[in-house]
Amino acid sequence: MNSLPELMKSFGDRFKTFRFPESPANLYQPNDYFLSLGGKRVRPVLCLLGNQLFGTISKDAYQTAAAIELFHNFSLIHDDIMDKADLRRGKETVHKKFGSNTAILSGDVMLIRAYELLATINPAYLPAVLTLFNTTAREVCEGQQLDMDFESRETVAMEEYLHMIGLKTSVLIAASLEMGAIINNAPAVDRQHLYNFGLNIGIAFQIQDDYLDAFGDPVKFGKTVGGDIKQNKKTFLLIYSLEHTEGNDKERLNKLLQTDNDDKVTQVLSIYKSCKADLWTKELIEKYRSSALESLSMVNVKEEDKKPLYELAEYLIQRES
Ligand code: GRG
Repeated sequence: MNSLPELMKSFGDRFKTFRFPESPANLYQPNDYFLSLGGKRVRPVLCLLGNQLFGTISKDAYQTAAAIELFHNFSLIHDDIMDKADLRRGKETVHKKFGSNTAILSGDVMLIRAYELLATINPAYLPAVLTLFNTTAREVCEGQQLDMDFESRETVAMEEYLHMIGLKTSVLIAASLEMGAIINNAPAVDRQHLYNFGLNIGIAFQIQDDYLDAFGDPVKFGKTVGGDIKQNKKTFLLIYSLEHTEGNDKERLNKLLQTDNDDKVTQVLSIYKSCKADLWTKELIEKYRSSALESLSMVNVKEEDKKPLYELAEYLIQRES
């Protein structure tokens, strides 16, 4: 059984050697650039972890893990175009550095490379892996569209937001684990428990991201605090606060949403605190984290073999912020 750091290193070392063709340079260099920026490589490692729960890690598991990471990176390149984001992983985004048309096409070819890698795996389980990969890709598109729809909506219900992040963020985390399990012929029931573990960890991860954007330590988390507040992003904190404030605070919050004042972040944060949105968000993270762990406990393999997965959950969802 490989430890979590061993798997992270082993995937990282192999993936570092992955190169796009040299020509046309204007198509492929932006992809080499983007992959060189790193990232946590969580999804491919999840695929390897799901794989090793049911046997030895195979070459096909590495191949699928690489396809998943390429798919994830492709979606980030396109997401940054849609969001007009300047920075990703602390560096210039592909569209900012190379132009939007290049970013669209380089992203497209990255997605195609992902499918080329997948196409090489054993035909015994290729259909099951491909079906899950395709369902997941479609769901990610659906999540992305819902997210865009929410931007122009006045109100978004908590259930709708949960549904959106489930699609946009969690299904790929869940499917990465399940694809690894499929490749070692895991029983269907265990595949489902692993998938549910990933789904709940993914939701907890996204809620934590919303929380840290408002309350995190900017140095520790490498982000400017209040980015979501400045953009009126409908995060859990804002949705909860709109639903749970009354009178003066409600009026203040609605007014703040229409302004761009220097003290907007401080004022909104004080409303979040006074209606206890911060405490509620932490409870919600804990709820999804513990549901995830419950699903993992139901996977029918030795508890000690699950240790790296518990460690990964711990790494993704930090209890102290
Ligand atoms: C699927 C055909 C197809 C199109 C994609 C653009 C798009 C449609 C979807 C966007 C999906 C997206 C960007 C979701 C956000 C997921 C997320 C939480 C990203 C950050 O993940 P980390 O923290 O990033 O793992 P690193 O940098 O570590 O890889």
